[in-house]
Amino acid sequence: MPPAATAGTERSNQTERIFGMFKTMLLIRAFDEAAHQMLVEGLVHGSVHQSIGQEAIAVAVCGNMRRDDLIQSNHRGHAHAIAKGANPTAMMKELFGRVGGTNGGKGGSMHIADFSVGMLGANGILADGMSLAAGAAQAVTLKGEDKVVGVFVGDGSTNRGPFYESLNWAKVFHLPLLVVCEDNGYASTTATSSVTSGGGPAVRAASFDIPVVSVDGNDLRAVDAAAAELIERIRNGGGPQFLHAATYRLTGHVSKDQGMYRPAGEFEQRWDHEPVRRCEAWLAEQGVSPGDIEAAHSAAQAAIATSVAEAKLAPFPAPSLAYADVQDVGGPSCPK
Ligand SMILES: Cc1ncc(C[n+]2csc(CCOP(=O)(O)OP(=O)(O)O)c2C)c(N)n1
Ligand SMILES: [Mg+2]
Repeated sequence: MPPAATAGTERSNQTERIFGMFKTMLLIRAFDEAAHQMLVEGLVHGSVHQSIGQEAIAVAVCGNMRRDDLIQSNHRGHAHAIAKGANPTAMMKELFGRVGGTNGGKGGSMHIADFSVGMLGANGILADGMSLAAGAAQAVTLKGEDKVVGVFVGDGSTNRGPFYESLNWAKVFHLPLLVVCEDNGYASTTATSSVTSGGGPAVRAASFDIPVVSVDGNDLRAVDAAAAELIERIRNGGGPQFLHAATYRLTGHVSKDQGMYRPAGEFEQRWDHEPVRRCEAWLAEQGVSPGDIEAAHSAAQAAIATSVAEAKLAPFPAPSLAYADVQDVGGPSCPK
C-alpha cells in the first residue's frame, strides 16, 4: 500500500531519486517550450527540434552515467545536454547566438556541446553521431579509461549507413558504447515503418550480436532500470549494448511543424501516455504531495524564464571572433 501523501512523510531513496529525475524532465520541457516561443518571437533563428514527450529517455540514461562519462547527441539534442548536466542558461544563450553560449554563440541549437559535463555535441547529420561516439569509445579504450559512451539515435537514422558501420566497429573492438534508439515512429514527415524493412532497430542491432533491451521509453522508471543494467554491463567490460526505447514525440518534427501528416487524433491520444504525467501519478502514489509537485513545475518554469532573460541581455559575439575556434580556415576567403 502506498504511503499517505502527507507533508513531512519520509520518502524512500527511490522516490527521491525518481523525483529528482522528474524535475530534470520538467526543466527540459520548459526549455523546449521556451525555445519554440523565442523562435516565434524572432530571437532564435533556424529551427528548434523539441523532445516533448521523449524526456524520460535522456533523463534516465544520463541519470545513470557519471559526469565524466560521455554522450553524443543528434539534431534533437536539448534534452540530452540538459540531462547530462549542461547549463540551460548557457544553452539558451547558444540558441540566441550570444556571448556565454555553450559554443560562444556560434553553433546554435544543433551544435550544442559542453565537454565539461561530457556532452560531446549535437549533430545535424543523421547517424553521424554514431561514428563519433564509436570513435570516442575507442579513445576511451585506448587510454585505458573506465568511461562509458552513450549515443542517442532516432529510429529514422537507423536506415543510414553510419549506424551499421558503427555497430560493427563497436562490436569488433568490444567498445564501451551504449546505443540508445529513441524510437518515436517518425522521421520528419514519414512514418518510419513505411520505409523500414525487417524487424526494425532492435532486430538490426541484435544481428551484430549486440545485446538489446527494449523498453517503454515513456516510463521513466523502466528506462532507469534498463539503463542502469546496460551501463553496469558496459562498465564491467561487457562491450557495446543497445537500448531500444519506444516513445512518441508530441510535437511535429521541428517546433513550427503542426504534424498535419499524422493520423487524426493521434497527438491527443498520445498525451495520455506521456512521461511527465505518468511519473507524476507514480510520485503521488508514493506520497509526494501535490504541493511538492506543483513547486517542481514552478521551479522549472522560473529557472528557464531566468535563462531566457539572461540570454536576451547577453551581447552578440564580436565579428572579429568569427573564425576563432573554426578548424578549417584555409579557403581563399578565410583569413588565417
Ligand atoms: C544525412 C541526413 N539526411 C537527411 C537529413 C534531414 N533530416 C533531419 S531530421 C530527419 C529525420 C530524423 O528522424 P529520426 O532519426 O527518427 O529522429 P527524430 O527526428 O524522429 O528524433 C531528417 C530526414 C539530415 N539531417 N541528415
Ligand atoms: Mg524518429
